[in-house]
Amino acid sequence: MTLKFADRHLLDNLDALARIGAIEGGGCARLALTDEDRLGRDLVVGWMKELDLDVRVDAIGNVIGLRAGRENLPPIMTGSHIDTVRTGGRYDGNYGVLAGLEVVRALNAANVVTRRPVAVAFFTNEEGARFQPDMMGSLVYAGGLGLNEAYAAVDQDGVAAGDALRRIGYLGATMPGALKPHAFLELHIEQGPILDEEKVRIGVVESVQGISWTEYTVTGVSNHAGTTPMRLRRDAGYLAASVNLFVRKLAWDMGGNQVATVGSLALRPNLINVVPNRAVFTVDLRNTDEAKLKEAEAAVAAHIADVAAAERVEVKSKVLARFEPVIFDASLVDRVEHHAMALSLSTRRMPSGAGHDAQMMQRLCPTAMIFVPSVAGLSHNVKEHTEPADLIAGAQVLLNLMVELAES
Ligand code: HGY
Ligand code: MN
Ligand code: MN
Repeated sequence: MTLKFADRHLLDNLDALARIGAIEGGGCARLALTDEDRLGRDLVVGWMKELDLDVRVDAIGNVIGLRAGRENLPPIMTGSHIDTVRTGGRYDGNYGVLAGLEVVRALNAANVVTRRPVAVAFFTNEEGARFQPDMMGSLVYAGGLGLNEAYAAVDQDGVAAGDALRRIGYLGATMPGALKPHAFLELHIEQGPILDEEKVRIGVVESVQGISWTEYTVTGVSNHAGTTPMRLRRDAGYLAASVNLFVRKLAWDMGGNQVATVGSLALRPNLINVVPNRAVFTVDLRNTDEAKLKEAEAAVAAHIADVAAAERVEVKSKVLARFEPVIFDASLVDRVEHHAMALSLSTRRMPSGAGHDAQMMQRLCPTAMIFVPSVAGLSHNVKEHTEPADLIAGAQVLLNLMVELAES
């Protein structure tokens, strides 16, 4: 049963959602649990209700729209996230959620009631840009993080996630994870350059690489930039800069899938003529190989210890997120490949460089992901773009696989 899409809905809804938190250059800024996130949530919940979905909000703010099946069985669930980073594009996360709604629209239009219920979800704070860890809502859903621990996460202004969730009116009643899916699928843009460079239409995602996020707080001594000889300096900013150079060289030297990023850095007092006495920065390390990721973490820790001793500064570290690589269910991955090929779409198997809610759902049920190309591999950038034909193709693969699973 191949249900065709009314193409415009998906593209129009992506545009409509992108207008919420719209920023210069065509992107979106809807950081988790902000008013923009609330407005985005309200819009998508409205669309879920228009599609006659039974909408539930759980205690960490995950939203699930449920479509009844002929039998009251564990549902086939699809979904992603609608929160964005501060310089986000319009497809990261949003695409998977809105394509899930198109699956429901196609079933409604064909008056099909599948054997199993079908569910479309968006999870809270996938990005982890404001509150860490990332994939927070799906991690709580999968039982990997307690509610109170999640509520206690604070942003840079000291606002707690639980308070922010309550403030936007999405601290729901249902227990996260109460609805255990039979299978979970996430359709997502690749966010990297591989499919676009190789001109392949569908990425058959076999795994998600390991993620290591650490925040370092360095304390030195502020001093006069002109009068303080180099031998007397205890420069917190120097250590931060040294780590940035170190992790970049480390990733190049390790090669393979190793990547490393110092994405955020704040110096105090941050003045041209004062040696910084405080630096707070983050290191994001990733690798598909857990042993290599551990090796990279150990090398960074050793480097920081050496420089801290030489510069006589104190360093405190805090793990913000740490997830081992996740392998998706092999037979479900095969079905993604089958349905893409059945639509004569070129495919290639690959790992995911980015973290996704699917990596948490794999803890609960067989899970797989479908990628579509990102033009020039750009993402977490307002210029993020995927061609409409690719958006529709990916959604069609999702629909055909969902229908197959929902009849299983
Ligand atoms: O960082 C990530 O991989 C995801 O965008 N949260
Ligand atoms: Mn995403
Ligand atoms: Mn993202």
